[in-house]
Order: sequence, then C-alpha cells, then structure tokens
Amino acid sequence: MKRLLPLLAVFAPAPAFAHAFLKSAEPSVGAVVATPPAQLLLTYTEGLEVPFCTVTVAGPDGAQVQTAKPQPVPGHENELAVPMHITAPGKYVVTWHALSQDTHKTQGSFSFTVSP
Ligand SMILES: [Cu+2]
Repeated sequence: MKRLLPLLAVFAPAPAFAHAFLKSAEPSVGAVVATPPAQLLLTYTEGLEVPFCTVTVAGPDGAQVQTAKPQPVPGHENELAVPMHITAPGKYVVTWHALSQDTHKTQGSFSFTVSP
C-alpha cells in the first residue's frame, strides 16, 4: 500500500481555480436600490479565511459606512456579511480584499447606488 501513495499524489487534480473571486453580491454589482441596505453580502468562488478579509464601503461623501469587520455567514464559508449604516442616497463604492482558505489573496472593487 505504501507504494500507492506517490501515484495518488501524481494523479490528484490540480487546483485550477483555487482563488476566491467575487461570484455575486447583494446589493449586486452596479445595482440601483431604492432602500438603503443594512448589510452587504459578498459571495465568493472559494472558501474564505474571514478574519483576514477586509471590506470597506465608501459613500458619496467619501465617508465609510461599514459598521464592523466582515462577518462569517454560518454554513457558507464562501460568504462575507458586512453590516452598514447608510443614511444618504448616492453611489457607494465597495473595496474588498479576500484571503481564501488556500492562502491566496485577491481583491476587487465595485459600486452600487442608493436612489433618492
Ligand atoms: Cu488560490
């Protein structure tokens, strides 16, 4: 049996897409929403090391409206929940840095708009 182990290693599938890219968001990328959302939900393509992920949400005046660090979503290791306190309409810019469970870092940015 010992001689089988190296063979299994050779034939193990390569981690082709083992980086955490943003798969979807709520509010979604580019969305125009009528009601200020109380939280941002980000869904990634890989499981995350949540304590090492950061998300900022900057409002039309440049002030950040996230009220806490990204929170884990129980049962969904590829999601981040970010509580927000939005009081004004306008464009909100989300900037995220993620660390996936395979220790690779990714980052990105998008915006959504709260209509008046
Ligand atoms: Cu990776």
